[in-house]
Amino acid sequence: MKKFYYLMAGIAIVAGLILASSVSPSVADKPKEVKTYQVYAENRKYQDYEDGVAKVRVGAGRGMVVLNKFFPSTVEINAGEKVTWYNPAEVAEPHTVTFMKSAEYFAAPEVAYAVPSTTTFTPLDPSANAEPTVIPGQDGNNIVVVANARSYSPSVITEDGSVLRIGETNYADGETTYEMDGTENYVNSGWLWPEGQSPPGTQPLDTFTVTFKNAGTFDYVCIVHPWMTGQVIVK
Ligand SMILES: [Cu+2]
Repeated sequence: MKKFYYLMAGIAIVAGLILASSVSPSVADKPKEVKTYQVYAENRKYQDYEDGVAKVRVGAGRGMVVLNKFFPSTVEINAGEKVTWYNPAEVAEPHTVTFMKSAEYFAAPEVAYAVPSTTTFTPLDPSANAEPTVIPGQDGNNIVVVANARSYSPSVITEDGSVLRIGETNYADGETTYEMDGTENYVNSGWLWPEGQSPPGTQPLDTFTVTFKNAGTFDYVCIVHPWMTGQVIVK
């Protein structure tokens, strides 16, 4: 007899679940939750704005979990408007915002240079647990591996191949600004760290603001995590 009650109770629960699922609207029918800081304009994605500037988060994460994505990955703006990228992660994971005309402009973080084998290297901080990577080379040279400024530092390569360091006057406050006309071969934010979390010896960069002067579709990538991609559509 007990078994019968359990069976009936089971049937009642299943029937209840079926009824509940049939009367509640599907997830797709529910109105999307819109936070007050998001605006929705015709032909635009959900975007965060602050003082009229579209805001894009580069990565996210707390504790040991890091999310390597741009949020939102596509923004739409009008010509003359700005986008600010910032790193909101709670862990010191760096990202870049890098526009490249072609893959040949990808800037690796470390690059090999030939130097005379008589060259000696003395660390500025003698107590640092560090030594340069030096590999025996040829013709009286050694090969040293050094940090690539075009990867770490805010950099532009113009249409005619000139290399510019950008934003240097603002390094102290972590902000880099740039006006992009779209002819550039390469525009790189440099490594963006969560505010106050840049490691000693690195530039304390945490935001990158670009004014897009002309219409177009501008794809970008994080050169630390090349699977992180984003897009700015300028109308
Ligand atoms: Cu990244």
